[in-house]
Amino acid sequence: MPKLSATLTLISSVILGIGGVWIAYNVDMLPLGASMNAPIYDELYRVLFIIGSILFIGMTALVIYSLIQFRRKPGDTDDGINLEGNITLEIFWTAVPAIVVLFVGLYSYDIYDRMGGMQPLMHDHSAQMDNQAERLWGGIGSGPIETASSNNSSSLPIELTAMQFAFIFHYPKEDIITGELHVPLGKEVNLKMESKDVIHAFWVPQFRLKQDVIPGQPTILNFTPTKTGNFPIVCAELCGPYHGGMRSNVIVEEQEDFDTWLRENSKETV
Ligand SMILES: [Cu+2]
Repeated sequence: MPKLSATLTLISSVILGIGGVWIAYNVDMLPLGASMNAPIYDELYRVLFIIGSILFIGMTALVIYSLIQFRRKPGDTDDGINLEGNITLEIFWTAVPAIVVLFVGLYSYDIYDRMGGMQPLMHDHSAQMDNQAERLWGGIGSGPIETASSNNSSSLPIELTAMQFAFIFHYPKEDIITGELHVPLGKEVNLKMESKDVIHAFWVPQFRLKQDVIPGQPTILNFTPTKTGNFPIVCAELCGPYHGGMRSNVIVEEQEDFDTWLRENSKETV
């Protein structure tokens, strides 16, 4: 009998594991991934979803099984068996969550690092223009390490000012001010962000990126769009009564369309 239950436990654990992986690969709840960050982020999400599915299904199944199996039999008025703890079981249920949490922590750190979150932030181009180097406070930095040095030449710098309750974008080279962000497909965008009043957050779900915009402490956010389209920009930090209305759009377009837009909106043309 103990051998049979051990075998059953093993089989159901394997089924549970495979089921968790299957669910994570077949239930897609995320919006379209439209930046170079998206696949990295989605990888972490998938792993978390596998762990979550296994835990959720496993625990629910155990509870339902116990409700049926250990239900009081008709006419049984005895007390339950006197249980005095189980050291092995306690070690097991402390060690397993500890290992899982440690793994998730280290893995998340690795993903954040791969997204450029751990890059030193003093590479910013505007820092050289100021005599006293401007301190960037935080941000998803320069993406993969290779692009860190080529940052200045190939990336498109845009300044973002957030205020209650709007995002304003400024293209320094062409001196264009707009409430709608236009970016070319496949080119790294270097957003330098600062707030006029309270803390806001720049969030584009399709880019899998979110970064705080803080008064007095500039932050940066680098991303490379990989799909054309019109995606929402959402303020993700409760910033006042109209926080819910603080939205804009990012329009990712082919280089030629972007150039046309730049030309049509630059000061000289107007
Ligand atoms: Cu806001």
